[in-house]
Amino acid sequence: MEIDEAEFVNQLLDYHNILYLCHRHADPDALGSAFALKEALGGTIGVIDGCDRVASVLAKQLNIEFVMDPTGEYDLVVVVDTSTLAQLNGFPLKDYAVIDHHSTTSLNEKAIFSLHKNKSSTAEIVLGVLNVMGAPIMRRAAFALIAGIITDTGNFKHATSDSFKAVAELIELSGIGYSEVMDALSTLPQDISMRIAFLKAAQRAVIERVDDWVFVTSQVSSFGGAAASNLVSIGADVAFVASKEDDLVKVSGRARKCAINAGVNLAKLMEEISVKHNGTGGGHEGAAGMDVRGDVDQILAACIDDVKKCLMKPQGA
Ligand SMILES: [Mn+2]
Repeated sequence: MEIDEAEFVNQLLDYHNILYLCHRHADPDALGSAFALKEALGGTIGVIDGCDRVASVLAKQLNIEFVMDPTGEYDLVVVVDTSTLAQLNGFPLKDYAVIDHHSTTSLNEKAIFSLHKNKSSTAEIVLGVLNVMGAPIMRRAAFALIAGIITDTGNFKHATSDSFKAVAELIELSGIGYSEVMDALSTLPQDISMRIAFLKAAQRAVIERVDDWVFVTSQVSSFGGAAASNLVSIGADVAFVASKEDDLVKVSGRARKCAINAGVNLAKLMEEISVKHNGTGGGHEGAAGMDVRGDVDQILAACIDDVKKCLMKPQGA
């Protein structure tokens, strides 16, 4: 049964032990929406298979408590920001309601009631719910909803006038500074040693350009994988970052999609090079690692040589 915001509140008031269930790898829209509903109406937040990176930062910063892969007894499950059952990893849904903004609505059919709007985020729908309740918009809930709107609209790239209105209203009601939320959503890690590893990886970068390809190697003492990703995000097509641990050399490689499409397969590359250097390696096409033994510079040079061979192969060979 499709209902509106006022009826949604009415219905929820009949239940005393509600689980707000987010889709797997909950994003800020799911977690923020669940949190704002929980703050206003009571209940528990459930998350399937953890939160994504940004939602984890948000949960930590706002002290949002949630139950991982909930199994307890609840008299109603409100499925939040989720359009298909698959996103719940087989969670046994019995009596449930839905609040969601996705265009596919297969979960709605069997729901006791559902609140569905074509908005760019579930957070905007939740704001409507809080408004009909006349519930005060508390700082943490507003923060979480703004974060949900920003991330679900791709930093407002897909925003509608409603998304801007909702954020403006949330800022006005809560007194939150927009830049505070932006800081929390920054792709920069909060961990200072990780940020230093990024800076050192950039400082020590050895950059090689071949045609329009940019290859980068570097060395850090820890966070090699994240540092290699960061080198790709600031301009490398392929980056390898090595860390020495006693006599072991750990190498992390990352490649842009265009390099993968042009034939780079870091999993295969790491596997082959690791065999030659007394170690093991593997991973994915665009992100791989190996633990090997030998001279760091030679190993990094071997990685770059292999990438060149993949990219410089004559077409069709
Ligand atoms: Mn969403």
